[in-house]
Amino acid sequence: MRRFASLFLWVGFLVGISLMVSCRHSAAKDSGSQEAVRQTFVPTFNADSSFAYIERQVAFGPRVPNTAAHREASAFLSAELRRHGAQVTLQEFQATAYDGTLLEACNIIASFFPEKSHRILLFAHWDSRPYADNDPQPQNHRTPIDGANDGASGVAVLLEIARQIQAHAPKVGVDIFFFDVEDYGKPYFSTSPDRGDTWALGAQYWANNPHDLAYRADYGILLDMVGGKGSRFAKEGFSLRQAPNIVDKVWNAARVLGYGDYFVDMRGGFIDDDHIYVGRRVPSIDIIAYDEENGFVPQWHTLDDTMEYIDKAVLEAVGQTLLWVIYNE
Ligand code: AHN
Ligand code: ZN
Repeated sequence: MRRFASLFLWVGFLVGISLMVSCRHSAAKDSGSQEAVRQTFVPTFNADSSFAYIERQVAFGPRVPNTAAHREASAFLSAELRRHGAQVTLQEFQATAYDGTLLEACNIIASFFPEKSHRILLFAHWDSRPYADNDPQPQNHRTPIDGANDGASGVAVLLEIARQIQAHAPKVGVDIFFFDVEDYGKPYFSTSPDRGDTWALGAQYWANNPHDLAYRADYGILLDMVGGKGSRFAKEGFSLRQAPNIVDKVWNAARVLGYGDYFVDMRGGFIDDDHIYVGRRVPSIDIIAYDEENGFVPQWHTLDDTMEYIDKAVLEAVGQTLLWVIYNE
């Protein structure tokens, strides 16, 4: 018996060693789902690193088009992506805002392993809103916001993922797009005549003028407001229409990894966001903190969308789930 016991220990030890090559996150915490248990290496998402990437962006000031902060931030973001080994294309264009203002805009397009034909597109908006028009204080409604959550959080999670991709190549190709002028939509106080959809102007521009006419990806995932305290991600309406299998893939991965309290099994609302326009070329979903019960987080489009309301546990839930999905393709 003793000999058997020690043999067992040895076998267990060897299996343990071989599993150490794979990440702790590939193990299912939830025994209810077998599907997600695969023996593949998944890097560990570093929430501190993504948090610091939010701080770096916020430190420029509000990234509102036609400002120095906006120009400086775009230089930083493209340099950071290049530093992590991506091929970066800057798509510069002029956008016309809801009130006719011409905005100097730039979509930042990064490609990892451009030779690979199976690809995942990850995207976020990098601009921040010029108006805190949901602030409890009406005198703040024309003041630009930090956008720590609304804008910077999605970019920060993707920069950390870029860093991980450089350290360990996944099997699939990955593209990271940072869209500009998502958040210059018509404020409630404007009396300008309607111009169609005044949100997501960068994604609209790209959908009409792709940087590469032959560009293909298997599917796309948008991250929008993925770092706010108290965030819950319901399954957004257009995402369920455009790519229900990708919604399932992501929400199942989150549940198996133990993040089911963030990625809730609920239908969300229909959100006008970048994924609608990207979806004309690549079937895409939106991971966005919104549910029918509470709406957006209370700091949304207020002067409180600051570092103070960023929660590393939320960044980790989203970042680790995405890494799991990427490295299991
Ligand atoms: C509207 O409120 C129309 N769309 C939400 C998209 C958005 C704004 N995402 C971030 N800020
Ligand atoms: Zn916004």
